[in-house]
Amino acid sequence: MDKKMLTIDLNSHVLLDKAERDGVETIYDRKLGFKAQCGFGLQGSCCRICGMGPCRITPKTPRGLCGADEHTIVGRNFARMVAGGTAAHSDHARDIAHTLLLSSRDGNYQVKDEAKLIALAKDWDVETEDRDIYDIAHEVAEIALMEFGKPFGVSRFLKSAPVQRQQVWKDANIEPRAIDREIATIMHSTHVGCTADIDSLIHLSLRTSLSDGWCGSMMGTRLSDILFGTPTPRETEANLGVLEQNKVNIILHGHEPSLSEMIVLASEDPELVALAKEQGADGINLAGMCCTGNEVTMRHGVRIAGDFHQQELAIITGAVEAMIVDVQCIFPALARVADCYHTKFITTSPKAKITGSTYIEFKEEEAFDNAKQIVREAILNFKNRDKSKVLIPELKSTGTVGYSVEAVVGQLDRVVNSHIDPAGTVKPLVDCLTSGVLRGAAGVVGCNNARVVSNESHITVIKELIKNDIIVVATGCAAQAAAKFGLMDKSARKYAGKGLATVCELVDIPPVLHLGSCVDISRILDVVSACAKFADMDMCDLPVVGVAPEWMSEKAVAIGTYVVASGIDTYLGIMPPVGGSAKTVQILTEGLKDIVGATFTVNENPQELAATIISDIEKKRVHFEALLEEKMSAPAEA
Ligand code: XCC
Ligand code: SF4
Repeated sequence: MDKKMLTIDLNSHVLLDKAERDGVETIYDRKLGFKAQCGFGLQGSCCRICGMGPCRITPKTPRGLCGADEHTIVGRNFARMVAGGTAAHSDHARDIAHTLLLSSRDGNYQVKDEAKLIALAKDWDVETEDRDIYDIAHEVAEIALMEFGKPFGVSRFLKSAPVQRQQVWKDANIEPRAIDREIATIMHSTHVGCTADIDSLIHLSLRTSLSDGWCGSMMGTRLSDILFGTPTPRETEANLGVLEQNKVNIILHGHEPSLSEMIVLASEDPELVALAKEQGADGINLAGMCCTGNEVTMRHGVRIAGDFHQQELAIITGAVEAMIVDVQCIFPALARVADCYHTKFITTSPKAKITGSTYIEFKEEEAFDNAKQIVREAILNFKNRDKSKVLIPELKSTGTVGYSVEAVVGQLDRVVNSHIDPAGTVKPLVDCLTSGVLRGAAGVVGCNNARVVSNESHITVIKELIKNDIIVVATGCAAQAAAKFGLMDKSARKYAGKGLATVCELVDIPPVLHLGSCVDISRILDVVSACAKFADMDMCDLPVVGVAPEWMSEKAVAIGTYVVASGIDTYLGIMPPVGGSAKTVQILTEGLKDIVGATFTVNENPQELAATIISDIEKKRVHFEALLEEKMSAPAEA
């Protein structure tokens, strides 16, 4: 098989040929090298939880040595994926909370969105009258940090959900307590000799995932907006064509904005810009990958170099002076790829050290100095670029990014209402849904997965949805796929159905809105929650869905689970490793309906997946419209 069949990105094709010529191995070579993947792993029916194992479930050996059956084994593996994902998102939020604690008027980090800080402080009963903004920031940061380990109570963010949803969580006993506690509880409960009941394992997974969505991730987004500013719409470009022939190219890859924000500042430092010129470059060109790329494009319009599957290809252009990473989604393979070129592969986090990289620890206390040091390394590396090894592929697409909830709501409200109604700013959005001009909304999120062709599922699903008047909001690598294929450009309304195209034209938005990184899926929760509250409904009553066409990470498993637990039906283009237990599959795809009012649907054929989503949204509309009717005819409350 030609490895170019494994991605639909034409820039990737160009660079795969170059990789071949340069003798460099990529994920696509390794994919072809893997004969078949382990069937037990794919089904989730291999247990390595204790030292007697691994125990693998087969028709002849239906139980592990301890007697655990396939449901226990699959359920425990699933729960541990949720715990892993929750840990990653939430630990990210913890770092941001620490950064907020360090913020000061004359330090490295300042409060950029005071209004958002004050709003959060008020939500958390922090005194705001006559107080220095930094005193408020520090108290909020301390309370945020307590959310990880507080001995009593549940997540403070739950009360931002509609009351109906809060009741669902209470009734199901899945209100998440402290984040670290939920993760530890799963690790304990899945230890050998603990939980051996599939319902209970799923129950634990729901509660832990909610501590991600409605605590860790939500905190990550809120505090990042407070520190770095709430995103506003801005123009950008996407794909590897954003690299520049005669500039120092620096790729920012990973997740946490505390490092990348400082690099953005450092790259504008006159001294460093002058140094770049001295070295013969025309300037410094920053470009982002993965969620760091999303963070900096949302807030600064920094151009998007590419997605998860293009990280090696970026280096293979031969034009990257430094690939700077912090945590999550970084291929260890980058060290070997960077060795074949002049690229400096710089790791910065004690949580993600990688053999073969240059390690420059990033400390928030010395943030700007660290960032300048890193940028300087990149600049000084420019002279080592071997021009004969450079190939920057041509393609790049334009698009508009930066749709925070405030931006989405504000944009719609400005156009539809001549005045801004403080009680109901989401009214125009809800009106579009109730009138049926928009049939529904879909959050398309998640990664690239080498089990399918890179980007193909994202693009197929997104195009089908917008064609059928379903507005798409996107985050993570799904958003980058959409941006690369031009779907975040306002001209992409030509692919939209009549209703969506009209809304896009009136409101001046693209049919696919970039909402940010994967922790920013909390923005999707916020917007759905606001619409549900406005319509006096539960989140599960709205014609709204979540879709992860090419998910791969444990974080994605946590996300999918909290989205379902929030009452939003979720559609996966990759089967999670649960097929080994019919009961687990039954609960995830049907049983959850009775507990949280939503379920998972899986279909690895993107065309079919899209068709199912569209028909399910229409079914949801029947219920939604009946509810609306009921509310309209009910006598107004006294
Ligand atoms: Fe990672 Fe967040 Fe997935 Fe992309 S989408 S591959 S998790 S960078 Ni989050
Ligand atoms: Fe085997 Fe049970 Fe140990 Fe798992 S916990 S490895 S099933 S003995």
